[in-house]
Amino acid sequence: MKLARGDFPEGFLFGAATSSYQIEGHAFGGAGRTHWDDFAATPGNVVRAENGARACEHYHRWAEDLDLMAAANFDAYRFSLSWARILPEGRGTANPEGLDFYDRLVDGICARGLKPMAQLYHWELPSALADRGGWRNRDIAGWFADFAERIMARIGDRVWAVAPINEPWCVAWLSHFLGLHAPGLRDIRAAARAMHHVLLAHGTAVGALRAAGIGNIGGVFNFEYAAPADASAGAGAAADLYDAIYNRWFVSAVFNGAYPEPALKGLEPHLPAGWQDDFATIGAPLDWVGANYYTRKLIAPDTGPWPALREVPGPLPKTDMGWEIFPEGLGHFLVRLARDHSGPLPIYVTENGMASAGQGGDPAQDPERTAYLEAHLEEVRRAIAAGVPVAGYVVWSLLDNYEWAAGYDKRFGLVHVDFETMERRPKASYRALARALSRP
Ligand code: IFM
Repeated sequence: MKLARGDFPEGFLFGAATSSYQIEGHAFGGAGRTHWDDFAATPGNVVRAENGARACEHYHRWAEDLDLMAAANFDAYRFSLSWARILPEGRGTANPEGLDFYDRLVDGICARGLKPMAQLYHWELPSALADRGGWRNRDIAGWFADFAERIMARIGDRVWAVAPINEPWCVAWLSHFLGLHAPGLRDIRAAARAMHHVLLAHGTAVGALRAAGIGNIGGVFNFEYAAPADASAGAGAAADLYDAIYNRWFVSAVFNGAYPEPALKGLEPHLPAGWQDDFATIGAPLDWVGANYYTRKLIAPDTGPWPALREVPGPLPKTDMGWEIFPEGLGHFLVRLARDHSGPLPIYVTENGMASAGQGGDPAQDPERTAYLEAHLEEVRRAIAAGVPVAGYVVWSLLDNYEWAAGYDKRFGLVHVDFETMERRPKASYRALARALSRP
């Protein structure tokens, strides 16, 4: 890697991320059932019907994993907290083993000189709350804020930064309209409600944490560059609608107090009554904003009911997810986020990385991953040079892990995991980053 720590401003933060259900092993430590367990157990939803029961056994191997974080010269570790591990029924009695686990983990992060960046929700909704309608039920805002308060009362004294909900688009649209993630619904009314309630839960939790004295609270949003599939006006409008649903809905609500018109046109009839009154809660002030970015999509108009658009395969080189590699999209969103939404707030790239099986049959030989990271880091540098307040960059992911509907097939890790033996083996990209981030 040609770039190094010294190419970024003093204090710029480098990290790597994981998430609880993807690495911990949900069968361990008294965690409650989640809607991902239910979704994976339903034929056709997940490759080989794999689930997170064992994952990377991080629940038992967390110390080794934190050692890997520290040895790569990272500054921060972004991890998530499993709601169902802490409150197996989603509410009510806490699981002491779960609280103790995160207590130990945060101590371990700090002991290695890393800053703990905690994500409160990364998708494993307790099944008991899914039974009550999950993200379709307005009450989820209160359930989630209670959970947030309870776990932060235990670890908040040591957590450096916290954010409520990872990638609200995935929680709402991907899971309730496209049906590709748990709970696997394809229903416009469910989707509209989830699109609103995920924001209400975000804002309610931010307010509750702030009132409890917690600081450095951010919001983490995902962005996907939407390009028209051709030069037609129809493709332009379809790409703009895709952009409104994916990229503008959530940050416009949080920072601008409104939903973008093209998306509202289709969703308004299905939003819960009184949605306009929730923006004061949704817009609770934040201390930073996180941007997750991976790819772009080419969008064309389609027949059928709203939103009447479809994705078209693009010509650029692709990752093992079939996602086009388009680093310019990251630069685009960093500039746009500051200009149109978050203003002077520090921006962290909270996820960026690629799935790759490696080269020549060796998963640890992954020059394409190093090149991917470097190209995106160049975009971060450009954005900083243009005056965008980007304060850090977090790689997805430290470990190969459970890639949701793709099961264990797609490998995003800097560190290879043998899912039989659970042996961890740093890849070439890990070593390249460790060298780049070493301090003189
Ligand atoms: O693995 C996921 C992660 O859980 C959320 N962001 C995107 C990653 C790659 O698909």
